[in-house]
Amino acid sequence: MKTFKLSATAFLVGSALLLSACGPEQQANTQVQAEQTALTEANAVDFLAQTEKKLEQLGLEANRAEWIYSNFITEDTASLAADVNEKLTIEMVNLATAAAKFDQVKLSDVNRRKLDKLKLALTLPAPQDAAKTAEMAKIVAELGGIYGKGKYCKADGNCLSLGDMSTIMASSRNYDEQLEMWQAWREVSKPMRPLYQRLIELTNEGAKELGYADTGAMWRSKYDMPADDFAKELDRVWGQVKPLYEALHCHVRSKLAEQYGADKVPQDKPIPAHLLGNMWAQSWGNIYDLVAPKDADPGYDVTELLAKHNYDEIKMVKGAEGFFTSLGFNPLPESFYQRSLFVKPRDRDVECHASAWDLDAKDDLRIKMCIQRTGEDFSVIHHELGHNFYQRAYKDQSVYFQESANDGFHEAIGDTIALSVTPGYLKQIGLLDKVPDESKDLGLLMKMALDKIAFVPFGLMVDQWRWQVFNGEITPDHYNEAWWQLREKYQGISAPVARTEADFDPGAKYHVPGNVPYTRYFLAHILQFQFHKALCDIAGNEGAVHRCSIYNSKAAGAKLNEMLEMGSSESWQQALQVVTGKPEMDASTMLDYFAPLQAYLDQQNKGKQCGW
Ligand code: X8Z
Ligand code: ZN
Repeated sequence: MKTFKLSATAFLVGSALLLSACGPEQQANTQVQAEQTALTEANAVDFLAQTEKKLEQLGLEANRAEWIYSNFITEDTASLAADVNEKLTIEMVNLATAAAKFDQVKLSDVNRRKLDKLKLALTLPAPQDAAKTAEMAKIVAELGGIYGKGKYCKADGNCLSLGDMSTIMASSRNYDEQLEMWQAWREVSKPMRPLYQRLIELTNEGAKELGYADTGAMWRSKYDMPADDFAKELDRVWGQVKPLYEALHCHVRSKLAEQYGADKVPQDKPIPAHLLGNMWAQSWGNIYDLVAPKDADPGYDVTELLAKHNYDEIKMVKGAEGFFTSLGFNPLPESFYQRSLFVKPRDRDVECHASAWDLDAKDDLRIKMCIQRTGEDFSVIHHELGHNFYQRAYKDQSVYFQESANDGFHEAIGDTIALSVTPGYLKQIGLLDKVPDESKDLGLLMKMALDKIAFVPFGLMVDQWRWQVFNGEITPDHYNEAWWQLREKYQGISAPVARTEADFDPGAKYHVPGNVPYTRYFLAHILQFQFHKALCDIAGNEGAVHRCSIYNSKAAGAKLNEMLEMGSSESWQQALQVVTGKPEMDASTMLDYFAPLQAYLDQQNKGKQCGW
């Protein structure tokens, strides 16, 4: 999801709020107190109103610059994007600092929430120093460019894009070929290391000036609960999923040994990271054929169905849009189809990592994605459109609340819809001739678990690494080593070849050079099962939840929309309650969904040595 929502130009609320050149912590305490006691709620209301008017303008400018840059990566567009980013960051730091001056003022809940949103809006706060902010903006653009332009050129001059390499990783069953792709992509991220190190120094300085221990602490403060409680909440939920993950890991590891030999996949060690069908070993659905339960194969493959029915990129997008409109959402505007990028251009560098955009908080919605005609990308399209429909649902909220309830909610909506892309649904839209009977459910659950359960520890570990980088527990001379320690601890996977601190493997994952917090995907993977179950109940589903599709249910759509429209105006717990009836994040819904698979895995794993 890409939008700069809370952005602003300069403002004037009265002399008490004019910013000094240095940060607020450099002012004498007594002065701060005097300023704060002089402020009233009326000042806050003025400040919020004046700021709101200006936010949209700069947001639009920043979005346009970013859109152009990531659709056309050159030195010039990088420079222009960095300029706008720099301007935006300066404004946002100023606004966050100004908002903090109301900390001691008694305010209504809604005004307090708006100010809190403003204070926390930046992902990468910058120091209040023009040169450092400019340096940061340049690094951010450079890191994005390195990733976006990354390719692997062989000796014969033939070059492979990340998409090409991912396709090979997905389908190759040749150990060495997968290894070649895995290693080649990690060459791209090596030069990011010094840039990243400097970026961390700069943004931490900015976070401290805003009153946070470091940028990671600021990220953890965005969840309507004390930051430390949020971290504990993640551990609790991971604890719920862990036994199922370990059972899946055990089964997959033994199947991989059947394929590649126990010498290549030792049965008491982490799984080599290049054998799981995905460049980052984050979701494993592409190796379904290697682990499919006997006699339970559903007998179809969405990639093949799409080909058989002549689905091109546009038809795939229209298909996904059709699901949302079946729930009662309005169709996407014509401009969506005119302005989006659906196909990888042949003649220029673009950032192919899929994203959904809301340029103007009105109706200028777009996606940017180098779509491949696969079942995997059909799901990603649903994911992206989930962002767009959310963006449109909350557009009438105050600009401060034009966001999801928390960032995990934004990531969960399209995935929730994709959980309804069941065989029954595929038949309804004419892609599948016959719905497989229930004896094939185990195969469907296995495929789903390879994508969703396998992802959970990855969704957690990326920010466990980043949080420790931000707080200094991981020092630059241990960036890579610590990354692999966490990969092993959470996922039970290991690097297939020796790594050194000349490598920068975290940078091979888009969200690290892209500075996109990653915990959101962990949250989304839990939440989407809660949403799915609740919406299925509303739709009147009485069968197994993994067979439920909410397609065409206006009642489910209305309930979903009720939550989406709220934006971030209420806490995420309240938003969750709107759909599910309870305010807690809870992985037991996910576990219930996979209960038949857990039983099968436990059976299969009997007598095996699991763990790593
Ligand atoms: O980045 C994404 C989306 C865009 S928000 C395509 N995802 C994560 C990833 O690819 O690593 C979706 C699932 C996890
Ligand atoms: Zn997303």
